[in-house]
Amino acid sequence: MDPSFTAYYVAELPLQSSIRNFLERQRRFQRNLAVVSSGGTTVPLEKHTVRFLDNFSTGRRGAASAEYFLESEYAVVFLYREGSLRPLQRRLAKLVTDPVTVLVSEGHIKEGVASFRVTADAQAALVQYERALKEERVLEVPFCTVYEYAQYLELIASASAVFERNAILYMAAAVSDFYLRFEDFKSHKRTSDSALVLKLSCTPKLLDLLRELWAPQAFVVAFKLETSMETLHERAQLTASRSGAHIMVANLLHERHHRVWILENGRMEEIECPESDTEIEKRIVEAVIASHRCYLDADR
Ligand code: 9Z3
Repeated sequence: MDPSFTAYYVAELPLQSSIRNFLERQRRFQRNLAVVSSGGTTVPLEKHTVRFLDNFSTGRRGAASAEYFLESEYAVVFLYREGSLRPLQRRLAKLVTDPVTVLVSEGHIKEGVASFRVTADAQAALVQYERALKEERVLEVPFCTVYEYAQYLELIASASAVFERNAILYMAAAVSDFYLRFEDFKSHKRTSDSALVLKLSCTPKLLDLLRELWAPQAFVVAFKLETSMETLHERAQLTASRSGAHIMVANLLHERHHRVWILENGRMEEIECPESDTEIEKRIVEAVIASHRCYLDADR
């Protein structure tokens, strides 16, 4: 990997030993593993960061998918952007119907003032998630920058290589394609005395590293995002064959939460879920798990 990228790496990641302990525990219980990446990465422009580049990702795809993997008895490492949606939490946020009114009218939240509407679906998800927490089947790992993301991904993917074909790497995070070389990184806030011209370099292809080096036997699910239908399928196919991802999920920015295409073995299948219908992540995870089973059977 380019030393100008890894120059941002820290000597020791905060959750290093929790990750190793968690994975060892899941191995002892012979559980299948899903590593779900979620949310967007930042590219800071200064060490004492005032300004940074970011992207649109909300984390819904990753958070919802993690819930469905847990529902199917997988152990889950949820590698997510700090502040983006998280499993369970995203459902709790929907339950409080009008927290702002409560705060404004009362000055503080009194017990019994907030109103909740718990749908059967949300209730079931809460129960499922609580069970996964009790069974210690889920570990959440927050990141912020593209460098933290890459360093955690390398650590988690390499440590999960012992799961061999039993691990799914489900790469839903929207990872910055560009970064600022370490030599151009400023320690303190940039002045605004003159125009700022930034030259960004290409982020190392993490998908390729996953397949080639870090977890060569894992089942890899990658996501391709485009903003135009004209380029979507062709670019998804190109990235799938370059990286060797087993499944490529192609989506368009503005309809990503109700339509995707699943590309597998050269075949493209469309999945569409109207807003009010089943969450599209449920359908994606079902398709991924079915393919993962075939991948496991092929090895027996
Ligand atoms: C996706 O395409 C995800 O589906 C979204 C989900 C980020 C669009 P939200 O978080 O959105 O629910 O708001 N993720 C991967 C996008 C990506 O960066 N892919 C790379 C690329 O398109 C690698 S294949 O080049």
